[in-house]
Amino acid sequence: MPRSLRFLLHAGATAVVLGSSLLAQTPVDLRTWTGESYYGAGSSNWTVNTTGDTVTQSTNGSVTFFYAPEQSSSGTFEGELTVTGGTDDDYVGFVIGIRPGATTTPASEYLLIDWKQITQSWNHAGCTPSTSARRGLAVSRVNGLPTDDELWGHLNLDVAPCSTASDSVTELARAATLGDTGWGRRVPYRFRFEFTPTRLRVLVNSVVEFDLNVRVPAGHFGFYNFSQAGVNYRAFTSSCTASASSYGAGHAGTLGIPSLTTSAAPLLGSTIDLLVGNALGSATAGALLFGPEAVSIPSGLGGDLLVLPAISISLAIPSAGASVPLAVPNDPFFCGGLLYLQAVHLDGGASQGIAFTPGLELVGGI
Ligand SMILES: [Ca+2]
Ligand SMILES: [Ca+2]
Repeated sequence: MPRSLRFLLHAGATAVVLGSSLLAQTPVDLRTWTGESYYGAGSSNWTVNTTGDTVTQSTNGSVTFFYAPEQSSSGTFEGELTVTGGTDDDYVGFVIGIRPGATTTPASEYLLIDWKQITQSWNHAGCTPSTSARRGLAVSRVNGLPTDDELWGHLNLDVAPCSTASDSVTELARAATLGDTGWGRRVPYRFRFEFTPTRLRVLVNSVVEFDLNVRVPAGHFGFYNFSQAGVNYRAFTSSCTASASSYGAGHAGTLGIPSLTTSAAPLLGSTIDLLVGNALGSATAGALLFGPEAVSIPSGLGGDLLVLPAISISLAIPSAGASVPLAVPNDPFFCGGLLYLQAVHLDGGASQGIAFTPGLELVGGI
């Protein structure tokens, strides 16, 4: 059963599930990870050692990923990256928020943290022209199915038939100290990634290289190589961080847009209160919607439906707002588990008689 759905089924429950004790920083078993490449298996060779703590990518090929089996919307990953040999000077790095099938899915989106050893212009296969890859470490947002030239140059080229405006790479930031510095051969670098749905911090050898307020797509953490062989990743660990964040716009009632917040972040093993605001100014009736997925669908009632609802509960909302307890299971399985919520209530001051809160994304964590 998907983790989000199991989280969801606990949403209405009163009992807290007493699970196993929590682990802070858990070793990653790379034997459970998956390789994926834009141009098929021949463009990469990810080899995991027998104990699952080291993977080496040995092909000087096209863009390739190696990602975790679980979705991580919030948390940390930490471990060591070393380019072990050869004379090549191309891209190594990481991805956050990638989803399986990203190399064939037109609507895909992920963050790319890539590091080039030297600045170099090149024209890769495909219909887009030559671009220049800049030396240094950067964070970019990747949308759609960009060409190698777009990934190489961190830009958007619109050349039919191989790339449209929605197939693009947008560089968001360059690293604080390594933004114009290439990686060194046979030098181990300790990377640490800390992220929530709205923030990304990246440390290299304990130096903060990025601290960005950016939207981090819900997806998987992974490794990235582009035209670089002999890349070694070892001793990675991970943990999850609880977070609660709003998304979407809501729809105003008499006193404005009603709020939907929590008393605290959804820590595993805790009970938090879901706090439903009242935009009417006097007692009214409403509903709280729970679902495993965020959406944005016009409801025909003024506001957008921001949750694909799997469960809804009806709610009396006093003028000061309602408080609904939510027991978060004390189970590491829910590390990174997602739950989406939205509330609506009757309000004669709303354009169609119903006020909508913004959406609320909960990520279970520690
Ligand atoms: Ca494009
Ligand atoms: Ca190369």
